[in-house]
Amino acid sequence: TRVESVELRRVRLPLVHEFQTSSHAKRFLEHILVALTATDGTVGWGEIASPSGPFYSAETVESCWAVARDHLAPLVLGADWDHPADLAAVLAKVRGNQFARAGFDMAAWALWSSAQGVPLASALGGTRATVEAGVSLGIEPTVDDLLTQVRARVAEGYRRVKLKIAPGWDVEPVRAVRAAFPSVPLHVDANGAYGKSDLPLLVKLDGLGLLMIEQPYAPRTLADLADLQRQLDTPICLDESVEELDDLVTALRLGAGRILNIKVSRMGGLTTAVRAHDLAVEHGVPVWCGGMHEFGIGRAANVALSALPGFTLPSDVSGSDKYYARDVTTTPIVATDGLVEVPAAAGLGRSPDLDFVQANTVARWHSQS
Ligand code: OSB
Ligand code: MG
Repeated sequence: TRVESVELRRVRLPLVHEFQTSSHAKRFLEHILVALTATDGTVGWGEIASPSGPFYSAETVESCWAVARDHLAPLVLGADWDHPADLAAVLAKVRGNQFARAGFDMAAWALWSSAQGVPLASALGGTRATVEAGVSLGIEPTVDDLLTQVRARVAEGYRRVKLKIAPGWDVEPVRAVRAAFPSVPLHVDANGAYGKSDLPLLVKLDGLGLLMIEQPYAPRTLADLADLQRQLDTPICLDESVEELDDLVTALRLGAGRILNIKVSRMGGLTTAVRAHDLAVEHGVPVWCGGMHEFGIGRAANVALSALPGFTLPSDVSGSDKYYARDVTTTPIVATDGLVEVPAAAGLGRSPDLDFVQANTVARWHSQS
């Protein structure tokens, strides 16, 4: 396959409900859509879902835009590849910058599966027809506001609720949700906001019947995370700590967690995400697919990935409507009774609504070989 044209679009959409994590709050998201066109005319779309600021990882929309334009697009335009994994190896010449690389890797998989006439999920090794969806709930102004959110999502049928926590917003709101919804599968995500001195607090959370505690400590604390896991019954789930396959190798060897959140964006694309899945399965570690509030393109890739057999826990693949009044795809992702259908059509199974994308594009860049 030769890609003869690369198009990048920064697309800005409002969120239906403000989302706050331990690091920052957001009302609008700006993601970069990547369109790769092959010499035979086949097009593949991908999404660079980086947050605006460098608070989740080191990347930003600006850094992704620059790396995509100046480094990744030229690499793609110069490559000749048979399989998306071959292109991923070329893109891996660029160190780090996983979100930026993920957009191109995803577009290559979309293009390739579409050219092969197979659904993206099958191309990746997926076997499920539907995937279980969970929701991620941000930090709310009050515990009552949080309970209102949980009630709405549970009523919609979501299979698991994850609560963002941060120092000052942890044991109290989690206890309140636990008390009001005793049987809802619940987990917490700290986005690395705690440290070794917070052990007593984490021990309190350990007693609340949580499915997992996601990323309690900062990304590069695998040795400390392993110590913590030995002191908790609740499984630790790794998110920010695993950006490369070798991070997972280290985490598994140390025992730094018992569950893995696989994010296509954080791991530089579907190619590495599938390898992380395979390695985790080999080690008996259950995985689920995390999200970055993706628009419909990235969300469709998350759904396809979640169809792999090792994704045995509900993923953050909520319906588009949890975040966006209108999504960038002609049909939104829909969760019904907490299940999202895996498309049976060839490729990504979702197409961008080009007029809507155009209307919300704040910058466009294009290059041809
Ligand atoms: O840690 O999983 C996270 C969103 C932005 C940054 C980090 C995270 C998240 C989410 C959202 O939890 C999950 C989703 O897309 O539904
Ligand atoms: Mg997380």
